[in-house]
Amino acid sequence: MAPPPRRGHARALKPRQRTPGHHYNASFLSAADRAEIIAWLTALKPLWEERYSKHFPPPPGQSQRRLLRPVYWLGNWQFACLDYYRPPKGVKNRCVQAEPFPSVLQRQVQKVEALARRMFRGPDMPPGWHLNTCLVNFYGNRLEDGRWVDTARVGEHKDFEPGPVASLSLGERALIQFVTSTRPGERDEVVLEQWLDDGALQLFGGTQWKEKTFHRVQRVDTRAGHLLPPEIPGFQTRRVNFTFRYVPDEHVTPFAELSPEAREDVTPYVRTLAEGSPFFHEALARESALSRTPPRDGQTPGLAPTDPPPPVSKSER
Ligand SMILES: O=C(O)CCC(=O)C(=O)O
Repeated sequence: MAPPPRRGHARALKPRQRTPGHHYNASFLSAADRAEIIAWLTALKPLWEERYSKHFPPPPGQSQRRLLRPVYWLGNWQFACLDYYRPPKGVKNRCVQAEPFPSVLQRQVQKVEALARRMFRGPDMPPGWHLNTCLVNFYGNRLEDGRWVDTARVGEHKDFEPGPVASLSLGERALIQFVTSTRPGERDEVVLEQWLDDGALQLFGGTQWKEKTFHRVQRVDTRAGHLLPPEIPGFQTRRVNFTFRYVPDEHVTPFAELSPEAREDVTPYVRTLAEGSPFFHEALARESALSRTPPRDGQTPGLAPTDPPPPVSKSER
């Protein structure tokens, strides 16, 4: 009889074994595209988000905490305090319309979408699927009480956005693990692990990698000595990861059209973002203008059905 799998570090598949639904390409990004992404990062102003807020307070026994790392979202912003996108029930007031992808990322997305359409069919490829959402994660050390603390990891979780998920990595390599989830509280049998290299693409989908398993970033190397932009006060970035996902367009809400509670909770973040982003500057201005407009019968306060969409400035395309 085969010995039972070891908890925490079972007989994980190695990269070269065949893993349907999981694709890895260590050298996906060209040197020129990598350089363009690094240049784009230089001007970015990531956010440090808190997990909870006034209207979405910590559950009993838990307290407010900052996320382990700064983040930035493109396409739509899923604020931690609005509890991320969790279909089928958690779809409203969670995905706040955000900046479009810069052209260098849009070009990568087109290649990845073509690959994904070849890899995934039927129930693994939802109708309308396209990569319209990107979470940019910054991994590194943060300054805590005068000491640099390594916070470069992500606990086990699932990405609930429907369909395949793609990720691009920059900087130090990171170890990602897919772990089973058969018994609550005992979901740490590693079934696949993969080092994600500088410039690599990982693409995964289907029930095995989206539903039956969780994934986590176990650690990020320090060997190559990468230090990546932008400058973030109290943080040193050695890896950046872009995770591309799909949120159905009808679940993406302009900031001005969020529920009053959600809007109140994320307003300080949007104000901070507006300092560095013309897109959020405009979103904030539109919301202020609309909140001064008296509501008409049967309408969302401040919103008129004929309001045109806000103009998109050239710099956002
Ligand atoms: O950093 C990575 O490679 C994975 C990030 C991740 O798991 C996520 O964004 O959901």
